[in-house]
Amino acid sequence: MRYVTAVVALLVVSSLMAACQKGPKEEEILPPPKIVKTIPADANPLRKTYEAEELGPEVSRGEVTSDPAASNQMSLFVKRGGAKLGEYAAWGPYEEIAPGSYIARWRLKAAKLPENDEPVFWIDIAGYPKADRENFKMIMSKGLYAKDFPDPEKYETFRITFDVAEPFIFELRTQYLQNADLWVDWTSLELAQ
Ligand SMILES: [Ca+2]
Repeated sequence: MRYVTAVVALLVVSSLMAACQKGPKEEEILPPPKIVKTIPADANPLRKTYEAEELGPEVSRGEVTSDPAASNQMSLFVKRGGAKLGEYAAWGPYEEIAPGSYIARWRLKAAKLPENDEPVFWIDIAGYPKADRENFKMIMSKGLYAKDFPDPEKYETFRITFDVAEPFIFELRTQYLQNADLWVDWTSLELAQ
């Protein structure tokens, strides 16, 4: 009898506890996800970052797309065949820099491509001296290959160090050379320390 009483008491306690543990209503409406602007970890006050998704159609191809792995959770997406071969996916900003040594960086992601000796993209620094606008030139460039993008899910950062000897209007360009999905997260420029 004592055993039965104990079991009944246990059942009563259990049902009481279950009644108290009301979970959230399933139909509860959740707020939309918050977009948090993340600053690249290696940012410094002398560094300027150009988010590709903010460049605008005058200086870019492709479409702005959301991407949790990207800074600002957004990037510029150039779909396979979305630009002609040899066209630039992103360029600009045509800003002035003083004479000095600089580091330019690109954060890019690409779909998996068969490895070969042909560059997939070409990145470069170009522009013209402020005092000689007709003298457009490419200062430094680098070819990027399929092996530079070993993981199609991962962004890779590339850098080019360069010098200018006079006030210079610069741009950072990403040239599209093979039919490949390309995501441009950002480019940046900073003084070399
Ligand atoms: Ca971005």
